[in-house]
Amino acid sequence: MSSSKEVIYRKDYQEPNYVVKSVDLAFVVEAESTLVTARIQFEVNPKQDKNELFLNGVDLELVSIELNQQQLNANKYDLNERGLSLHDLPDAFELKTVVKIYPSQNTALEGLYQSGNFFLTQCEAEGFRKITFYPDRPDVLAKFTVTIVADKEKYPVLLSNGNKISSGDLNDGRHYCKWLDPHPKPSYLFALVAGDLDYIEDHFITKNNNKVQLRIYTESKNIDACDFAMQSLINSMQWDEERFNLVYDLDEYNIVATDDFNMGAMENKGLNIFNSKYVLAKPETATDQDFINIEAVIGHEYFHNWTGNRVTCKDWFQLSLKEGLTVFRDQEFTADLQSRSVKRIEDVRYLRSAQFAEDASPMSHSVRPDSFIEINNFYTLTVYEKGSEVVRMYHTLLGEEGFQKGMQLYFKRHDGSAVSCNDFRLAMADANSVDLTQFELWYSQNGTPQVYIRENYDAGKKAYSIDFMQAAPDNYKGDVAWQPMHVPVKLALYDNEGNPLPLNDAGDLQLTYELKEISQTLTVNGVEHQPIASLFQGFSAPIKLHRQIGHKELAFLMKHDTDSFNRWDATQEMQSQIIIGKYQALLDNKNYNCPKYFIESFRHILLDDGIDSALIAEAITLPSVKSLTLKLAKVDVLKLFDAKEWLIKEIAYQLEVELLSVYNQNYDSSDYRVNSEQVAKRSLKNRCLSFLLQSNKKEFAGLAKDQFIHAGNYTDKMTALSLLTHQQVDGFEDLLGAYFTEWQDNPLVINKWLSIQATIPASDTLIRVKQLMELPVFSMKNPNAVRSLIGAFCGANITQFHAEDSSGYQFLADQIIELDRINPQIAARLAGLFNDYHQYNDEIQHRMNEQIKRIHTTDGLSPNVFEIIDRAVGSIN
Ligand code: B3K
Ligand code: ZN
Repeated sequence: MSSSKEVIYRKDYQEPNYVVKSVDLAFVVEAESTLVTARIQFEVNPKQDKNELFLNGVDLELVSIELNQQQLNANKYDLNERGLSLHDLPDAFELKTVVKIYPSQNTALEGLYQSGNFFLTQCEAEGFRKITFYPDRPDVLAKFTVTIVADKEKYPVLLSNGNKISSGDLNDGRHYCKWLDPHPKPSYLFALVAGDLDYIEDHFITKNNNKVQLRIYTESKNIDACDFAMQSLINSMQWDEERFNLVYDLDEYNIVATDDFNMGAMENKGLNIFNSKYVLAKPETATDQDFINIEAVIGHEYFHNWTGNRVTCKDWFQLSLKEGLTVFRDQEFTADLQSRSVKRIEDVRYLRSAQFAEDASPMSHSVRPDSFIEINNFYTLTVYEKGSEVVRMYHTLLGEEGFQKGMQLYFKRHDGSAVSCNDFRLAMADANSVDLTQFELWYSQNGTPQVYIRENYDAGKKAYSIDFMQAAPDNYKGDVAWQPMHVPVKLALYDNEGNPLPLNDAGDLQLTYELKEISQTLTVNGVEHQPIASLFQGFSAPIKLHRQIGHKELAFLMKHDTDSFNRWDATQEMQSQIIIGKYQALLDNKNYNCPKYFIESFRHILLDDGIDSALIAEAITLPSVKSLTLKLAKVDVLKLFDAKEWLIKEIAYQLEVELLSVYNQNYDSSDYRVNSEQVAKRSLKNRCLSFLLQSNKKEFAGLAKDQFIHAGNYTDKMTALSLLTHQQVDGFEDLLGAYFTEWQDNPLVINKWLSIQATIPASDTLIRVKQLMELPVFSMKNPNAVRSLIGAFCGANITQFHAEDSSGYQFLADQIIELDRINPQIAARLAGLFNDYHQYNDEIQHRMNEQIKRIHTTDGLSPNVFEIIDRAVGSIN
């Protein structure tokens, strides 16, 4: 096994020995097996000038191999479990291989596999090698022609990338389809689908006047749930033309939805494959969040057509080149179509709780990692979300116009090629004639940078100054000493009435100050009185800010800051201070009363007519236990959970009247629409309901039951069901039972039912989870079901996952070991749930480590799980 756990290093990159001029693939799809014939035209790469070639190939049964139409003797190639080595090759040649593969036995869902009554592929990152022998690396780009042959009745739909060029019947009940993708692409963007699927169709006319046929394919039972996804696709195409001037480049765009998928979706050229969770939605079965996620993911995959497909990555270390940039683009899409402020708040909330945790964990890595064992483990929050923050910083530094100039130069230089994060940075720098050399550190240094500030007001000189100090993250692990970063600090100053003050001679009221040194001072002159600063507005850099700030200043910023993100952030900081105060008191067995000013400011926000409901909803959502944990050390997580619960109850008791009145005011019985106004009202109303239920009063349980019964939309229904279940209100089991009876044939709806139960904060929940695993609606082979039940229990049920008898930890370890034999990618994701062990106190760490070590010593671990667990073990003290 050791050879497959080999570490791959970025510094070892070498250009390919041969380039591929074209590929012709023929698939004969049958129920038991599929025959794949590949004809590949190779040409030597003059830069390498080597006459040997390695073709990746895994789990392939070689039937025949020919070189320039001649059968190849066994002494001309070496075959092992990783692939095929060819030597003494001419400078140009055609290789023809025929291999047999067994898609219906493929439970790893990588390569060609079966889902229900159809076959489909997933190739990124390295799945194409499970389909045929090929240089399966992102820097080998080629034109693909694909012919698919299959039984016409069983597999009426035959799809691949590009445009369909011919199709027809064969005389034995079979038929064929031939596809040509005119755009050279790497193998990871290859896709094929064969099966019995239905579709909806629409079209989009590009600004070049090309009519693009748009289709969404799904199993026929779901065909009535695709309309929203289609509209999202049209919106994405329109938006990319308007905001980025990027136009679609094929005559067809096909999307296929499957219930069996390892991740969210995949941007294969012209043939996106989607987890059905991000396609299917009807008002009676999808929440507001589901609709918003669908629009975002459809957008994300569509935007990859330029940022990922037309310009791709030179090697997998550059993954953030396409992912960070495309996340930035999808975030901007949602911000432009929905609420910009809410989108920013939600993205930063996620970054701070989940990506900051990853940055602090044994899996900490830079946005452009230097090594990996299994690339699939590096589709991380750091590569995606922090990568997007890095792209956003260019935008902050250069402005929209400068950023778009950089994008244009990037496409001008690199369209049709495979490049690196450095190429992107240079395009941004050159297009704007600025020096972004230091900015490279955002790609190379791991961890969350720390910024400390000290403020000083000199009344005599009427000068206000801020000393900024940068410091390395605790777990920085680069080979060279940590260096200060190029950090954009968006800021404003306010006088004590909340008026913004000029920051310089030009009279600017807002500045992007560029912090580049270890320590640097910003001075503003002509300031009459002690001002209040709003720093890192809009979260202008993904850093951890250390600032001593009291509740008065926070309350001031909540009221006066013109930056909605920082207004929200002030609410979160105040809430964190209170919860942490209570937590310390619980640890020290002391009393702690909720300060009056806190309740007052909470009331003020809750009732503020001047703020949009969506922002009120965000402001009254307390920080997650995960993000609070990151502010502390050696955490007793159950006590921290109790401290947060205490604050929820305090709010519920002290502001019961206000919460109820806001609930009633936002009850909307008009026809269901997913627009920002309605979404905002529902979210505020439902957050009020969740506080009210915490007071354990019968009348509020009644309110939730009424909402469950009368709700005209799924968001309200699910919120009520989830609150009633989590509070274990009388009769909740009956509601769950009725829900199951109604929806047992709809996996997406049933997965929500599984998650609600997995997150009940009660001591019998693990037993319940184990019982649910026995139901036919659950299968270890289905990633969505695993995430909804096991993932939800271990990742979101704090009290039960961290139960003192270690049953939660044992359960997770057992599931990882079992799942690793079925689907290593999903098993490795679950293994990541152990990664935060080091944040807890010694006793918890010890119990978690026992299970981590147990997994580590299990025979036959996949490279995926091995890499995650080995890193965890490596950092146990
Ligand atoms: N590029 C794919 C992710 C592939 C994950 C491979 N383990 C989806 C996306 O980011 O758009
Ligand atoms: Zn992506």
